[in-house]
Amino acid sequence: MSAADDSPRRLRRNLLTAIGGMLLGGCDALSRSEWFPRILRTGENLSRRVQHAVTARKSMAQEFTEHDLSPSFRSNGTANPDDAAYQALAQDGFVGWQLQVDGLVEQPMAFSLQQLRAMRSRVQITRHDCVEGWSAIGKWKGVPLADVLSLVRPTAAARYVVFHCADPMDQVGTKYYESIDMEDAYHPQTILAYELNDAVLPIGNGAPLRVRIERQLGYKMAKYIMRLQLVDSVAAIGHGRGGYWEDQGYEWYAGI
Ligand SMILES: Nc1nc2c(c(=O)[nH]1)N[C@H]1C(S)=C(S)[C@@H](COP(=O)(O)O)O[C@H]1N2
Ligand SMILES: [Mo]
Repeated sequence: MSAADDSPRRLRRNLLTAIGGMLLGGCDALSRSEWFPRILRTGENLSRRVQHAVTARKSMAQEFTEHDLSPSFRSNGTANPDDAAYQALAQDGFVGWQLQVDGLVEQPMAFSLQQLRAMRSRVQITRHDCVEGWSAIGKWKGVPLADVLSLVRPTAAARYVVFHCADPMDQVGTKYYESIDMEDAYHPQTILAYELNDAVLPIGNGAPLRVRIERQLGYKMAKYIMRLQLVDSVAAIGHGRGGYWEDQGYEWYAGI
């Protein structure tokens, strides 16, 4: 093996050793230190592997208290989908809306809002970080994505959950979409949210259902969800690099 081949490996090994040492001191020390996030930015693949090695991605995003809530939670990106079918559903308070769940699952299912609300819920007060340079703390209530997945039973081949949204992003009608891997999908703070700040989720923030993936950046958190599709590869989506913003050049893995 040449020296050139060896050096990235050595770097990675050293990194993992250093981080492993810090882990013993607690994950908080990691996220407080300045160099750690910078290291995570040195390469998407490296960052995924490092994070996986460090935390197995079981660590929780910070949760806040009612005192920390932002005075209001702004709407960003689409504020009201320009889509006839969505508008018709909204007119009726989304009683006719259903979340379709299909793809690599043993039991494809459709869930009404009422059914999702009747399932176990989780409430979390978290900080949303948008790459455009703003953050907001909001209180979210929703059903853990893990619980929905346990009903549809992803097959062993399923590796990603794709979120198909209602809002068209261009003249040809390409809809907003996003995808996450199964570790983020099963993370306890990954919820399909139908309430924001103790009120029904407003249209501006993604009604009737939007996902919260608290260790990811804002653009991963799809609003106006219509369908979940389980796939074994990003190519199986049929177009793009796994998300609307990814198709504009953003990184697919937006975790910290
Ligand atoms: N369907 C859909 N989901 C979306 C977007 C969008 O335009 N359409 N914008 C994303 C971005 S960039 C951010 S920061 C958050 C904004 O969520 P908010 O409107 O609740 O602030 O939603 C994300 N999810
Ligand atoms: Mo964003």
